[in-house]
Amino acid sequence: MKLYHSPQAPNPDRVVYFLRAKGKLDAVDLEEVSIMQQEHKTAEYREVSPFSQVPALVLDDGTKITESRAICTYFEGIFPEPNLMGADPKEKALIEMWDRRVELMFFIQFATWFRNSHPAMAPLEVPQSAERPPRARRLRARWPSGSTRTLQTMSSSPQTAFPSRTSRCSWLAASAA
Ligand SMILES: N[C@@H](CCC(=O)N[C@@H](CS)C(=O)NCC(=O)O)C(=O)O
Repeated sequence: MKLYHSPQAPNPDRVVYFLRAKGKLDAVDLEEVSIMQQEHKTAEYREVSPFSQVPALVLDDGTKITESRAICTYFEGIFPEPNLMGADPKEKALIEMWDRRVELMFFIQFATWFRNSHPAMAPLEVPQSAERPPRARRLRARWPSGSTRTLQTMSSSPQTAFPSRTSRCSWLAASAA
């Protein structure tokens, strides 16, 4: 399997540190993608990662996994030792809780500030993508075992419905009154 990464970029580093902690860095072919040289925006790399982001893992059967957390989950599954994601339901939930807090409450805020304030980031941080994002139906992956409902369904449904729901949302209307 091949792992596309960019040294010193937080999300690719997250995956490389994870694999190194497993002692399995040599299980992947590492391919470096220079973000500053905009190698992640080439047509060739977009075939691997449609959102032009690093990291990306391509399995031997061609499957592409392009979210760092998902790549870590895959590595945890195939290399269970040492356990890095929890051994029982409570431990798994607590590790996930803290991981999400680090990502959502710290990292995303920091990255947004950095990308919008450091001059070196200006060529990368454009106000709006020149291309339309893939149509929503293309984001519907083929779920494992033919299932049509997964955690992703529960996560995305409230978010996508929210904008159209705001006018009917009682607590929003009450606080605006
Ligand atoms: N959700 C993605 C985010 C990946 C991401 O934002 N990667 C950054 C590097 S840390 C990137 O590719 N930036 C290039 C760009 O935005 O132009 C993940 O966790 O894998």
